[in-house]
This record gives sequence, C-alpha cells and structure tokens, in this order.
Amino acid sequence: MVEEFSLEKTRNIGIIAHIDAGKTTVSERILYYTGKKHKIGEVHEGQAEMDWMTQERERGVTITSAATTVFWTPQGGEKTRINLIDTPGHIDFTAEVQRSLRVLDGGVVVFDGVAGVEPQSETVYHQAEKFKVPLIAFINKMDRMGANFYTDIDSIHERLTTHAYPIQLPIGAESDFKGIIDLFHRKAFIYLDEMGKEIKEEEIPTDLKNQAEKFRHNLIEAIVEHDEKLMSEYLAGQEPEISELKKVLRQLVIQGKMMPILCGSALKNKGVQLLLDAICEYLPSPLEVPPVEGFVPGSEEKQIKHADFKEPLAALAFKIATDPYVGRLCYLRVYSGILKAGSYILNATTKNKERVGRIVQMHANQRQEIQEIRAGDIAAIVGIKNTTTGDTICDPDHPIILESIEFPEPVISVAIEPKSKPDQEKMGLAISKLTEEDPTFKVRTDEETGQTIISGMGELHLEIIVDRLNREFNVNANVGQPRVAYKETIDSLIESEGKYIHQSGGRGQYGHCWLRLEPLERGKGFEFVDEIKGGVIPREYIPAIKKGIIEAMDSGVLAGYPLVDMRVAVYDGSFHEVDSSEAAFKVAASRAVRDGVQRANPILLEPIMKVEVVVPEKFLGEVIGDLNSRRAQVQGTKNRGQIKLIDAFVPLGEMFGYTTALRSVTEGRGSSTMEFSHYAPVPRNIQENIIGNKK
Ligand SMILES: Nc1nc2c(ncn2[C@@H]2O[C@H](COP(=O)(O)OP(=O)(O)OP(=O)(O)O)[C@@H](O)[C@H]2O)c(=O)[nH]1
Ligand SMILES: [Mg+2]
Repeated sequence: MVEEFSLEKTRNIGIIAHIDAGKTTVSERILYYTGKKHKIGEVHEGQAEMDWMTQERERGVTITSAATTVFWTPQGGEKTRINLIDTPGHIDFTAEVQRSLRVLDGGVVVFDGVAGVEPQSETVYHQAEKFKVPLIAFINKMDRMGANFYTDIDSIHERLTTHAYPIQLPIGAESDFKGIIDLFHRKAFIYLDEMGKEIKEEEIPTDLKNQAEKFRHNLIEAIVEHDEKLMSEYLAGQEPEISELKKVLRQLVIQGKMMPILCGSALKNKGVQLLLDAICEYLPSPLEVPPVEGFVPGSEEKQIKHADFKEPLAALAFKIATDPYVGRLCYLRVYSGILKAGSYILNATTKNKERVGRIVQMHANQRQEIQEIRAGDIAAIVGIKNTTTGDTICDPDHPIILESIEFPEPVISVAIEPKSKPDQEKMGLAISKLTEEDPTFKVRTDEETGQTIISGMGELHLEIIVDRLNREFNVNANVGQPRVAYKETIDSLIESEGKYIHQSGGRGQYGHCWLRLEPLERGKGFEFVDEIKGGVIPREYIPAIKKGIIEAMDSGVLAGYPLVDMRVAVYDGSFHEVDSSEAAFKVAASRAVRDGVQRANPILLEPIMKVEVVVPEKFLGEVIGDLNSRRAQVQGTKNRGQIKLIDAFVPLGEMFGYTTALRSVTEGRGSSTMEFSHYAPVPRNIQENIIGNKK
C-alpha cells in the first residue's frame, strides 16, 4: 500500500533542459539520496534506471520521459512526496517535454556549467512559461573544465529572464569544486566524501565573503520589493526574518515572477540534497497552482475543478505506453476527485464509458499496484482501450473536457517497405501501436507509389522508431532516405461542385454538393463549416461530406503531400429521396475538393527550421556564406566570449548533412542545433524541382 499524503506535501515536478545538461544524472542522484535506490547508475555506462529503454541505454540519450515517486524530508521541514518526471533534451522528442509540462506543477531547469543557456534550454524554458509551470534553475557540471557559475548567470539573464537570482554560490570550480554557499543562512557546505553524503557545515570561506554578501543583498532587495511589510522593515534598517523572506520568495516563484538559481555537480554528487530541499521549499503543491479549467461537453460553459478529493473525478491522459508485461498503460494526472481501480469512468473526449482495470504507480518501467489515484497525483491505468493522449477521464455523472495537449507537426519522413508478407502484417500492427504512443509519429500511404511513409520530428526520431519496429516488434523492413515532409495548401478562394450520380436502372447513387475552399492562416490546419440551410442536403449526410473532404486532403494535387491550412464550407447541393447515400456524398465531396484545389492556386509548403550555429569568430564569414547558399535568413549574430552565435531560419530541405559540412568548414569546432519553426511556401523554381523529383 502506498502511503497517503496530504496535498500540501505533494510536488509534481519535471526535470527539463537542453540535451546532455545532466537531467537523468540529477534524477539518478535524487533516487539515491531519497533512498529509492542504493546504488547510483550512470548514463554513460548504460546503467541509469530512468533511461530504461534499450535504445536509451545504448546511446546515452533520453528518448521517452520516465516517471517515479520519491519521498524527501527537507532541512527543517516535513516529509514530502515528489512525483518526478525526467524528460528528454533532444529536440526530436520535444513532445515528451510538452506533455509532461502540461500536467506538472513545477520544474527544475538544468544548465551545463560550461555552456550556460543552450538553445533547447531556451525552448523548454518558454514552454514552461507557456504552461505557467514555475521553475528553479540548477547549474550543473560545476566540476567540468571551463565551468563558470557567473557567466552562466549572465547567460540566464540575457537569454531567459532578469528575474533570476542565485540563492547559492559555488565554492571553487572545475576540479576544485568543493561545496556550496547557502546565501540566506550565510553557511558553507563542504562535501567530504565521494558519494556526497558527509557534508560539513562551516563559515563562508574568507575570500568569498564579499561576493556572498553582494549576492545576498541583491537577493533580499529583490524579494522585499514585492512585500510592503518586509520592505518597510528593510528600509528601517532591519533585516526581515529568513523564514519571512523565504515565504515571499516561494510565492514569487509560484507566480512565475522569480527563478532561484542553485548549483552543483550531479556526477560528483554535490548539491542534489540542497536541490531537493529547494523543490520542497519553493515549488508549488497541487493546492497552490490555479485550479484546472475545462468545459461541459457540447457546450461553451466553463467549469473549474479544484484539487480536492471530494469533488467529482477529472483527469487528463497525457501518455500512452505499451508495456511488454501488462499491455497498454495510460498515464493520468488526476486533477480532482479519486479514481478507483475497478470503477467506471467516462472518457469525455470520445464519449466512451470504460471500466478501469488495475492502477499502477510507475517507477521508470517498473510498476507497483495501487488501489486509487487521488487528486493532485500522477499514476497509470492498465487495460483501458479507447483512450489516447489528451483525452479527459471523468466521473460519468459529471462530464467535463479539459484542454487537450497540442503537439508539433512531424517534418521529416521516410518510406518504409516490409521485406516479406508476414513483416507487412506485423508492421501494420506495430505502427498503429507506436502512433498511439507518440503523437508526433504519423503514417500515411503515398497514393502514387503505394509506399508506406512514416514521418516524425527528425532523423533520430525516425531512426529510433525503425529500430523499435525491428527489435520490439520483429519487423524487417527496408528504409529509404529521410525526406522533407512537405505539405500543400491553396492560395485563393474557390467554389467547387462535386457530383456522384449514377441512375441507370435499379438503386442508383446520388451525391451532390457545392464547397467553398478558402486558405487559412499558416498552422491552422483544417476547418469544416456546415452552411446548409433548409435541408438542401439532409443532416445525416453532412458527416459523410466532412469525411470525404478529409480523405481528399490526405493527398494534394501537386505532389501528393497532405493538404493543410484550408477552410472548407459546404453551402449547397441536392439529394435524391431514394438514391442518396452516405457513400455517394462522400465521393461527391472528395471530387469537389480535388477539382477545387486544382483551380485554387495550389502551393507547396516546406518546414523552416530555427537554427543556431556556434562557431569561433574566425570562421564566421565562411559559415554565414555557407548558410546563405542554403537559402538561410540570418537573423543576427551574438558574441559569447571568443565564440559567435548565429541565429537563422533555414528550410529543412537545405539542412541535410549540415553537421558534417559545418565540421569540415570549422575544423571540427563549430556546432549547431535546429528546431522546427513553421511551414512556409517553397519558392516557385524550387517547387518545380521538388515536384519533378517526386514524379
Ligand atoms: N562532468 C560532469 N558530467 C556530468 C554531470 N552531470 C552529468 N554529466 C554527464 O553528462 C552526460 C549527459 O548526462 P545525462 O544525465 O544523460 O544528461 P541528460 O540531460 O539527461 O541528457 P538527455 O536526456 O539526453 O537530454 C553524461 O555523460 C553524464 O555523465 C556533472 O555534474 N559533471
Ligand atoms: Mg536524460
């Protein structure tokens, strides 16, 4: 039986950062110091418990976020239960970060003590901001050669927020990194043993006293500014009680107005206990975050749900995983009420009623059976069939739909061909399981070539999928070269008639509709509008018309890429008492779309990537020249010491092989990162080429 915990003493937190900042290493230390594990597993030795997938262990990279639950009693505080999610840093797995942030109450953003704020840490920081997830910062790797706490702080101020204040300072750096100063209490903690368990508390070293006083002063001034009572004490020359200052800081963190900065070295076992203290001290409990909002299904009526066991159940499914032992696992964050094993629930998104089988608490890929999940908690249910990521699970008598989770569109694709007939069968099943798990993994059939095309967020993402198909699902397949996932859209408004009429003897076919196709803003996807009045087309055929439109949009007229960013309205048509059918209207609508798109100035869209290149100054000219030849729009350059940062937007199609090219131009000293930004029209001449190649 899992201990019951008051909500006040519960934390739901995520660890987020740029790739390789040390998130998993920090998580492993958390498992160790909280006593969940007695031995530390290292990422680079393929032993980290939170990186449990074979592919993660082989590559030393986190791919899927892993959850666990630990207990920690902070200095001078009460035992607290922490639900922790370790997220991946690689941009290809950004969906894992997004879905985690959507259900978490707080986060720790980890920085590399040498590199400071890196592009992906900027991205996750802004995602956290968007989901209103308060953060504390942990500057890790203080033991590494070149680690510099103070330039890291500058980079946080410059790139993320000026409202970030250290509450600790490091003692020494690089191989001399010895301990940590607690600014509030004016204390130094010196780590004596390798495992970081013997800690000596002492005076701040003399040579750091001035520095510590300066930062302490800044911290306190920043805090009292937000509290009138403390401010007047402070102005009267009296320093407020530390407990009072911490209380205000806690509120500021929770409101997203301030980010405390801590430091340490996870690998060398320094600073993690203090980080755990800070998680309990400054990050919110489920009671301290705004209640979740939703609406009553089928209406616009808003509803809020408080973190309260007594309210009706409301929960969000944020992750589906296939477990080799128990089958389909559905991870839930319960916002209100209690979900009990064996009870009946409503999936308000799909309107399905289902019975909850077993409930399990997850620790990486291990499960512990529990009887219920309470408001404010995270756990998984086993054996639920018709629920996917983003669905709301609720009390059948009190339906509510919570805001779903939005995911980015896949930008890269490969053709995949099973080697034999049995492989073909297995592949279909495997792909449908994988698409259930991963909302950024899509599959479609190319109408012209008949090939199966899988798309994802990047080359690594697809490589991992193909590897899983092979090893987990035993599918042997040939895989093509990665290609850009283009899209098609229209550039002008058009009206289009679609007919499917056969009336020669016996029961005929009669479907007839008029559609208006209209371009939508980039990224808006597809909108369907029903403008039929006076029953020119009977109600029951409208869903079939919508289906026909969606089917036709699967494959555009230029080169067979999916059509997006279109509003389609059905505004007229006719029907026949006997001969009309859903099938006939579906075909009519598909025809109207195909014909209309031809005349509506179809254009090809390509993914544009936000690229950051880091190079030593002397290569700047050459690197920019090379970027320009790749149709880049260089946004600007910045200095970081002797190093230059170049920001640019570059079409994905021009970025294949860039890492290698950059390395050869910069004698191996340049590096780059990219992430998807938006879709934009392909220039005419290049469009011709792409279409030509496809054909
Ligand atoms: N020197 C030093 N190395 C560290 C420290 N923390 C982590 N590392 C190393 O950095 C590498 C990456 O660490 P991970 O913990 O896998 O980083 P991550 O942020 O989880 O990476 P992804 O999940 O792939 O984004 C590993 O080789 C770690 O051993 C540290 O404090 N000091
Ligand atoms: Mg990791």
